[in-house]
Amino acid sequence: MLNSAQVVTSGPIITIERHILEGQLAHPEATGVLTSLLYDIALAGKVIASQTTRAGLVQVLGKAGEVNVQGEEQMKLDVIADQTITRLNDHTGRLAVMASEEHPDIINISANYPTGKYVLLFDPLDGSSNIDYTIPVGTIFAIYQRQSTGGPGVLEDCLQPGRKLVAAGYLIYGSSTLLVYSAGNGVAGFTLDPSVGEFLLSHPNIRIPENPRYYSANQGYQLRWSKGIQAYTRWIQGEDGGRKGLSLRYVGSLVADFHRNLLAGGVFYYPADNKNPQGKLRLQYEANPLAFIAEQAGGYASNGTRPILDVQPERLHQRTPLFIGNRFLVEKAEEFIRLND
Ligand code: AHM
Ligand code: MG
Repeated sequence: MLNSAQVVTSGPIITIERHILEGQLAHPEATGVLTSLLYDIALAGKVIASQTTRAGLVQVLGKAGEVNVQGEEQMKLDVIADQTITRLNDHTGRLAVMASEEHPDIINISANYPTGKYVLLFDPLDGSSNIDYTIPVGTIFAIYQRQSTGGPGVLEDCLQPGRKLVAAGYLIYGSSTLLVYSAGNGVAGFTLDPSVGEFLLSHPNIRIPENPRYYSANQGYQLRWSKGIQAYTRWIQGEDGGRKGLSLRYVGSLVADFHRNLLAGGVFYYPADNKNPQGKLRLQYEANPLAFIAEQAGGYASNGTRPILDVQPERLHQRTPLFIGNRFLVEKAEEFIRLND
């Protein structure tokens, strides 16, 4: 793994544009549309990063006074992030349709613009309840090929199982801005160099380490959890004797919790509980894209009974329990649930 100094002082400097283009060369049939779409998302990330890091200065902190489809108050930055992504992608001719965690329905491409062959789903600002406290937030994105033929895309284009993902990734707006993505050929991470405005390859070929260090769950909700999840948590903590327990780390921003466990090894879980029987996290905007990244990095994601990527979505804003990280840790959760619940 390179540190930020090494990025610019040793070896070739690989910009995200170069990395995406080189990935495209491996597919002679590629038309370059996906490459351009990924680059559009990187650009949106730069714009959102510039706003999140200036949030307090430009007084955009606080509530926007709107309630989104999940019944949550939107923060101003949620709106800015959502509009940034939508407006940078609605006219390019690369997309058939979009869907955002912040919109109740699919986002149609205006009749004034051409439509394309891809579908973009996104959570514009994940972890936004953390914004007021200067804790990292992020953007999560998922790209599918359209299923409908011609004209504007339709709801069904947005209801594809994660197994059909063409590419997915996330941005973290934290102590630095990072973009992590996979187009199905491994996972790479890029750090934004703010002085030149470019994402530079800082984490080539990310693989989740075999020996995990962390588990991440909101243990404040433990009393709501099933017997299986409570027993699993005790197992994670090393209760079964001899085995060293994992350390607990929980930020409350899924991208940040996932990213840490991706680099250090570990498991994040947000199970169903007796207050949220379907789980809290969204299948299409959060679980699927991160499950794709996890599998590409050698990990695994489950809803507790089966792979997240195999679940057929039925609704745009469907929620799901999520267990994600090292494969053996996630499979152990499935086993505890199977035997106890
Ligand atoms: P959101 O901010 O896009 O609504 O995402 C939901 C967030 C996740 O980032 C995080 O993992 C989870 O909600 C935290 O929930 P809780 O506060 O219940 O632990
Ligand atoms: Mg979210």
